[in-house]
Amino acid sequence: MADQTFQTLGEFLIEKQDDFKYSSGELSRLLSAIRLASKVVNREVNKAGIAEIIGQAGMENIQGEQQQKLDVLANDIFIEALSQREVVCGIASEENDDYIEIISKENAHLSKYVVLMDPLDGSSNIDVNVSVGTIFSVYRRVSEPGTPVELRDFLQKGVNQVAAGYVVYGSSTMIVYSTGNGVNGFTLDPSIGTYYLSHPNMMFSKSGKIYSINEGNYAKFPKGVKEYLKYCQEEEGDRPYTSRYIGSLVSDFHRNMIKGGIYIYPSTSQSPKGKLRLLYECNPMAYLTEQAGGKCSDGFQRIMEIEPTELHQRVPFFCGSSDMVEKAEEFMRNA
Ligand code: AHM
Ligand code: MG
Repeated sequence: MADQTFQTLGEFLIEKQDDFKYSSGELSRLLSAIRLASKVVNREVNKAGIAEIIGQAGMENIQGEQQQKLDVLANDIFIEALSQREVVCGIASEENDDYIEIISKENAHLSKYVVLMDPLDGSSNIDVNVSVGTIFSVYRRVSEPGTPVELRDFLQKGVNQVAAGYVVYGSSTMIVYSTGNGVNGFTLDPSIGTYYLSHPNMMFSKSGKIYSINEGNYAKFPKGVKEYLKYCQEEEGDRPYTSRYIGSLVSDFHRNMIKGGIYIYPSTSQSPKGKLRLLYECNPMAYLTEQAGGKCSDGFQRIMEIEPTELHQRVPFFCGSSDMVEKAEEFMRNA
């Protein structure tokens, strides 16, 4: 312990600031706002069981408001942190029908960045004390700086992202992000509220032994997915693979990045576009995946090259170790 140095996320952000393509400190400030919001959400998520008791007792909070649902609360917390610090000119969230324009106190649209986010993904897991997460994605606006933000600022291809990341509120709370120079993970020391660099340069192994999919939907899967699952379960070479599915994208992704594996949320006969959202879930995860040496596709095409047409667009999602995703794509092509 004596001569070991621990790098905090704050120190890391300062050190890496010059790596950003358009360095003015703005992106670092934006990431600092996310860091702060994540600590507040973490506190609320940790109180979830207790909040339920308080909620059941019909108790109100200090402002006399009824307990808010955690996903709505997380949405408010992130929007507040990003807008108060004036580090974005617009926010789109899975929780809101439309994007939000952020105007600075000087009544200007100063920032060049927009954030797209899923403030509390997998929130149905909270009731059963299973990990949930926040997913975020950052783009430079494409419309004229200084003017109100426009829909086209949000409907950008994933390849245009300048940063993306997630927070996992798990057995420990971590923030994992990339600004285009690899993926780094930071673990929160809750006793002092500081994130420390704990997982430098995270990488997907080329292949892995885990497949993650909601097999309850098997009957509704496309033929290619059914056949790929049969392949995963066959006894041959390094197979059968292990099946692991939490049902919380951030946690399933985090485990697979550390251990090697594939995550699939395919189209189904009921939901031909799948379930996950291109802009709030798939693109940020695809950015991280590729930064970590993995691969992400809709079964046929690279996720980050899909042209978005609407904010809440859904897309089938195949993500993880590159050899495994390529194998699944082969089954999709040949089905
Ligand atoms: P949500 O954004 O409504 O929380 O849904 C997204 C979640 C993901 O975290 C998870 O991977 C998936 O839905 C699980 O869906 P299912 O229960 O259909 O397997
Ligand atoms: Mg979600």
